[in-house]
Amino acid sequence: MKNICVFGLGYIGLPTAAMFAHHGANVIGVDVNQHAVDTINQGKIHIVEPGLEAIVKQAVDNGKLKASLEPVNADAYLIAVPTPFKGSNHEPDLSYIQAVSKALAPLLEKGDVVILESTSPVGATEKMVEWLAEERSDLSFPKYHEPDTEADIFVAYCPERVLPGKVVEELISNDRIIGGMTKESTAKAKEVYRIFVEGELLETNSRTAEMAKLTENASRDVSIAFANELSIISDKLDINVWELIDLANHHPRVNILQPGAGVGGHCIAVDPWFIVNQNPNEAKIIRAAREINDSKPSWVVDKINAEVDKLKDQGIAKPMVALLGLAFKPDIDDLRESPAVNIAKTMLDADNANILLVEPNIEKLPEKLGCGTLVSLGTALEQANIIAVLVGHSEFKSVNLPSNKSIVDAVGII
Ligand code: SAJ
Repeated sequence: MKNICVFGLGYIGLPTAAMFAHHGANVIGVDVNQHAVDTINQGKIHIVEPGLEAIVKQAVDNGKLKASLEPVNADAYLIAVPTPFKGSNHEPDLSYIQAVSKALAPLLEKGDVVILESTSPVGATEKMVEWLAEERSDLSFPKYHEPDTEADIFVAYCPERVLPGKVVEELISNDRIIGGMTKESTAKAKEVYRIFVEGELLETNSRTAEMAKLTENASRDVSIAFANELSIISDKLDINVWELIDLANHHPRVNILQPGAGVGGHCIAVDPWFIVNQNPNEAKIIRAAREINDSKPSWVVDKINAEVDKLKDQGIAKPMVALLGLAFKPDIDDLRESPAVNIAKTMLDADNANILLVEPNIEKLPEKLGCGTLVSLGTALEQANIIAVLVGHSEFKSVNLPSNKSIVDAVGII
């Protein structure tokens, strides 16, 4: 397994490609984004992930990692392209996987391994095999219902479970699920990951592996929804939810997560919908959790507006509100699917108050918040009448918030 071709050079594909290259494989990373390809070939990265740039630079300098718009022949092909959802039923969009299947099919040779890493609905690996087989009737492919059939190509689903911000460390140390469509496919895929994974390689079939990935993120979503529901109930009962959860968590078998401004990111806020979309009548808790977490930002907006109205009643015509944090979670710069961005957008559009935005991890506001004003934490604390903490960034935890101002603390930093 010396030659590896990785499709998709984003938050998962790039670190994975770099890790293979760092451990001696010859890696071609393929992406449709010319800017990403050019940046990587200069030994730089187009995303933010601690420790990653040094590994990419070394691998590029050693000639082990190269980015390209076009795939090349390899022994193993890894697919780490996005699988967003579309429409109001949250139907998974597999068009990126389909496009990769078309691009890689002509390169396949007997004995090659194809591994899907993209988070996918159950059955996506089998769908990918259908697309590959359509292009290559000269090759035989494995079949899910016939796990012991011999085939020319080995196919597996191997989800990643790394935490953004800790990707470099977790790629190596996390246990990894290896879901082959046949036992031989599992064995071949294990050989690929053995190159750098020090965690356990857990064997299963492709469908179970697909469902395991969705289950992990749905489980976290349900736990956070429980915390968010508690925060709404506690607010009504005038109870401090963080104290409540801390107390309950002293029970030896209780471990409640933390409430926040909502659940963001491109994984936990997305993946559970794949289960709901496929099992609309059965996935009741999973759907409810998604709905609770998705509705939390509007609850936070209502809390901020209640403070705005109080100050208006006291004679301040248009109060100044500082929104602290825009990222989808603490100490990162990633604003994708961020509840804080949605809160900021709603507040700006309503124009009920003057808004100051604070996000220490970015230099420029995203287009969506183009009409907003990005200021430093110091300026915001000085000028605002109301301070709403939307993300628990370290910078916010280390300052004393002014006690003479109205505060809405959505993440419990006080
Ligand atoms: N959040 C809370 N309360 C908590 C924990 C998180 O409100 O107690 C919020 C965060 O603020 C954020 C969202 O949940 O908005 C998601 O953040 P996260 O840190 O829970 O997870 P992600 O999306 O960064 O990464 C998850 C991880 N999955 C699990 O922990 C089960 C990671 O291991 C996966 O690899 C990643 O999804 C993925 O790629 O699927």
